[in-house]
Amino acid sequence: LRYFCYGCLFTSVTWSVLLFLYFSLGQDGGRPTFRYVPIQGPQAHRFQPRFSKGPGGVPEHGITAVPAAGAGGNKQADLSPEMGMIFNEQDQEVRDMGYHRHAFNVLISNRLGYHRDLPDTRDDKCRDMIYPLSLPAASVVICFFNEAFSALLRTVHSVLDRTPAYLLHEIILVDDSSELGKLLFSVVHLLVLFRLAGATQTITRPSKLLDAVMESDLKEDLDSYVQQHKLQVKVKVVRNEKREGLIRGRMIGASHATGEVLVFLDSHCEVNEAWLQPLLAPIQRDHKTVVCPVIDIISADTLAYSPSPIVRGGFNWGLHFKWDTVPASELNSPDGAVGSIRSPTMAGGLFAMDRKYFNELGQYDSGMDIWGGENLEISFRIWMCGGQLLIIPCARVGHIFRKRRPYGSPGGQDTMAHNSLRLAHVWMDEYKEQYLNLRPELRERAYGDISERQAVRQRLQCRSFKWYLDTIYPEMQVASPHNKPQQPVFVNKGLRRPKVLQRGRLRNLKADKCLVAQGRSTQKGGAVVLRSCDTHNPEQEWAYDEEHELILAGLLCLDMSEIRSSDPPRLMKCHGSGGSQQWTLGKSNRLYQVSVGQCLAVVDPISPKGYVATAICNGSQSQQWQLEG
Ligand code: LR7
Ligand code: MN
Repeated sequence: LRYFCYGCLFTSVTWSVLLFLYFSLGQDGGRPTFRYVPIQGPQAHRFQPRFSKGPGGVPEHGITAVPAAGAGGNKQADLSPEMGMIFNEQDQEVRDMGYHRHAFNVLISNRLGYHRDLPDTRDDKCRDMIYPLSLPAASVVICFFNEAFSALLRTVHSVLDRTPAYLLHEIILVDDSSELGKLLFSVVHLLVLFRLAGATQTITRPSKLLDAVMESDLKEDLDSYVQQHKLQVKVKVVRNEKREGLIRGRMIGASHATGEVLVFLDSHCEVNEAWLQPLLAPIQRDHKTVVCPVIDIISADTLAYSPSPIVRGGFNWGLHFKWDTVPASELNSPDGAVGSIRSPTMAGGLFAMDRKYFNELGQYDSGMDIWGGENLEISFRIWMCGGQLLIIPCARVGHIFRKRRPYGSPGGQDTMAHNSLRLAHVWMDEYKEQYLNLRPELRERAYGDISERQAVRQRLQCRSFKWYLDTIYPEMQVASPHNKPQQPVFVNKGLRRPKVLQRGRLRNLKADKCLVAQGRSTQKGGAVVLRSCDTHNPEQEWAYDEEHELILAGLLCLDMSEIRSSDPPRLMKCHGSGGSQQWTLGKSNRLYQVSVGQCLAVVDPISPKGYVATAICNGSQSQQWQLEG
């Protein structure tokens, strides 16, 4: 009982302090409620967001009309690898909490601001494509749940900046009951706040601290941002009373839309040059055509934007979406790399579709919850019920690919399984056995009432799943039940070894010792330490390659944990996707870790233990390294 009372006391004191902070500090005179966290520190000027105005200038409503077909010559964004540099504790909190809540580098996202140039990733021939001047206008629907404010706003502004105003009917933002409101942040964040307050010994402008630690309030700040920037003409915000998930969320968004075409985007995208015209044109030609852009990659660790190869959508019997290579026949058709490619499925998040056709085709299955499965369901439905699904190589939209999903479902259910069961029972006929054989535990699982969806299939006189497999996805192997779920693989770096730029021992100038494996250099997960340099020992040889990887003895890569960035570096299998294994070895001999935003340092130069760790870059000798051949 005593501990219970202590607990109550602690909780009520915490809440009083919290309420006090909220009411006394939240009202800051005329301070706008939208907050951009300013960057502090000696190099702050390098990271202030760049507001690049499109060649069309900014009309009164704040919307930049960029002419189609690459006019204006979009240049490669000069994204510094040191964009995520940590200068102080505030940066550290933003970065760490960003990874925790959003699973990507929010510090870099904030520093990028809401507008940036992107590399034009289209095939050169796309610039010469001519689209009809008169095209149906689009309603862009973006659902979001707890999205990082800067990522959401960059999505919105990329659409405003790169879409001719007359083709953009509206942008509908559906807030799926995001929970990052001021009063809802957890005790963890409170503790961080106190730690910060204690560490900096100041409460003079605590609202600054609050700003730094918490991101913007998605409700208040989004509303006032839209108002202040006079975006109401084009941007409408819809709020879900309760969490609906992205599937019902999109249906709600679509029900508010009045444009002729619906375009769905995730809330952490950036559309590229002349992205919309190539999507609208095929829909205008045939209203039963559904189109997807090529989904370019925005790195979760560096926010660098890079092109995706042209692939098409498939799936496996675990009902996981996967990417397939495009059959030569399809790619080399006269339409080829600049026209369209028929795709058996879509990834789900980014596509455009005639709005009336969306309704006619039965929208989505409103019995599906939160996340998963709806992309295969709508893909099957499109093909089986008389439509077609195309990927348009000249339309490019970037998406932040995260390594994990930072949220669950409210009740912790496996919504992917629930949704997949529903789609299997409605659309897959006898082939649902292929799924159930792989997931026997789901045979008895309840999946709710599907009669409405079966009625859709009946009403539209859809074809059989066998027809779909035979005609649209003949590559699918039916006999092999051991087709394991696959993660989508985007960039196939597997075969090509990046070129080595430099080779040698990695000597720390302060300790005058070299970086080696603590145990065997072939031991995955092993730590690295400093030992006496030995020119003849191949186990001390590092290779620094063009991907900015540091490879010890030709095998493992120097790697940092993104989530627990305070953990020391270790040796891991090279994954080839930058971030945690990306180091810049630049001027002043510092060894900068790109996703952690810090420099490699010797912990105690005279200790024989030779421990190393990353620390805020300060130019000191203990952070200086030389790669000597
Ligand atoms: O409860 C929720 N409510 C939401 O509004 C959960 C999510 N969302 C929002 C979320 O903020 C985001 O904007 O829905 C969108 C998609 O959620 P993500 O980004 O967490 O999903 P994802 O990118 O991991 O998942 C892909 O598969 C999903 C299956 O349900 C959806 O179809 C996503 O749209 C889809 N994303 C893409 O296709 C982008 C390319 C990825 C690939 C391959
Ligand atoms: Mn996404």
